[in-house]
Amino acid sequence: MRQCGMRAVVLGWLLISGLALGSHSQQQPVTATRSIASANVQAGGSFQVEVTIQPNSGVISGMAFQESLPAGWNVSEQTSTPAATFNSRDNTWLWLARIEDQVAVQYTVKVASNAASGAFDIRGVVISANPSFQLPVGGDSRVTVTGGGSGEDHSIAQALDVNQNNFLDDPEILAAIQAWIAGKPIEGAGGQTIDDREILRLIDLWVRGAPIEP
Ligand SMILES: [Ca+2]
Repeated sequence: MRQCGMRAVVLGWLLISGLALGSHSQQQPVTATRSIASANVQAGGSFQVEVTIQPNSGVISGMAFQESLPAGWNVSEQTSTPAATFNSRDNTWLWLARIEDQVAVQYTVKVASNAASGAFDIRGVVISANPSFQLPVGGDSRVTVTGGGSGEDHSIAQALDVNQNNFLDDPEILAAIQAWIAGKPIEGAGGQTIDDREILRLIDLWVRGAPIEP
């Protein structure tokens, strides 16, 4: 009997917290959704992306949307409704207006011609000053590159291997760290820069004394 009462309490609590969670997610100030026209692309090719940002309640002012693309990929064309100011340096759209209705951003991504074959993810956030929030973009995020190299990590690591002994030596990893800090393109790696994930892979190779091309 006592156990039944306990169960009822727990069930009630689950129901209430579930409802609370449900209503909380509905109260997100915006719903941002990405759709990618084609999930597969050739290295060096392009694909179209559309992101919609739907305000769920009230007016938003001081809003921006930022996309993080894989290293060496660029926005080649873009358009937005209502029109935003686009900063190509960090792929940020900034609205100099009150946002009350749905916002749409369409853009074309040019994939690096030396991109590795494999799956890559696009990550985006919507940021606002009033109301203050930062929310991730949902929907499609993954693009699979076909016909690319065996791995861009290898091409960067190979370019860093100045003495071509198939290992990252101390001066080579130091040069990699400096290039990573400076965001400097690696010579001989098709203008690729070293992102955070890449520097960790390179450090792993160096720490283990592992060959660049196994
Ligand atoms: Ca070396």
